[in-house]
Amino acid sequence: MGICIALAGNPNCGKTTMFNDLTGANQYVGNWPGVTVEKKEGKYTRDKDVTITDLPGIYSLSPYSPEEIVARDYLLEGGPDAVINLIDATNLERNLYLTSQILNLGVPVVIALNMMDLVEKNGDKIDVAGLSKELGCPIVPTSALKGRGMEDVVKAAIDAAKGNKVPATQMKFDAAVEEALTKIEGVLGNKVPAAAARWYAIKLFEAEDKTITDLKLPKADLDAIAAIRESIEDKFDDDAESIVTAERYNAISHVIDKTVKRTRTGLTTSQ
Ligand code: BGO
Repeated sequence: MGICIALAGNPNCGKTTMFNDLTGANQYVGNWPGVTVEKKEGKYTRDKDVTITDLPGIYSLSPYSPEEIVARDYLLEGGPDAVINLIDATNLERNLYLTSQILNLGVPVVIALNMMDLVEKNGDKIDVAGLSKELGCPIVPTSALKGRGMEDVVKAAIDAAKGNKVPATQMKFDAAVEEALTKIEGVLGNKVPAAAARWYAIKLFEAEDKTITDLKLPKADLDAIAAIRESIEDKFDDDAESIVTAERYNAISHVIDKTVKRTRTGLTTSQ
């Protein structure tokens, strides 16, 4: 049986370079159903049973652009057997924002820590094992430009797909927000797949219209969730979506503090 692997990441993280390296001339370009977003697929050159799908470059899985909706629906609706999330390692903070969302979807994830040639050049040190532990998924350092790590990252993705290994991330929000999310997961019970429970709890906490429409929850559930949301909004004096964004960045800063040593303190590593 074939395995389908999706490439996901921010614009400019090196997805096209990796996709071309993995698929060679074996590519088909079309559109995602119903939208004018380009869909690129190809067979892995080293194993024709493996299909690689290149998702559009995005910064978030919020449903605010056709690209984000295409990527998120494909990932949530069981499109791929595993995701390779490419991260530009010279821009960890920004790239991990998307990762923090992908990790909750209940899909096996492997991270390609790309642009590692640049990280090595500027002398920064990333504790890859430590980062892998924090994010709860395998990480393979890569340089798509130099063709480094390509086989290893696909092998890790195939293993994750075969074992259906979903991420077990240690990234956590403020205790009061975590408590609210646990309560929302309780309201949801088995109405959502267990592996994606955190994703749905966060989206419902945020009162995201698309998720509310998609899930068709009874009014009693929506009322219970609204009460949970309002108590946290009062406590933080902020709206739920902003609270989640801030908590994601807090969690990312914490992870980076623990795992990255920059040679030039106070400066970011971006060019
Ligand atoms: C240009 N290392 C380095 N150093 N560069 C990489 C790596 C890597 O691991 N991976 C990709 N790049 P895309 P998206 C470019 O095009 O694959 C480079 O958006 C240039 N072009 O070569 O397109 C890659 O599909 C002129 O760089 O990313 C590309 O995700 C000057 O990152 C860029 C310098 O890669 C984006 C770079 C005319």
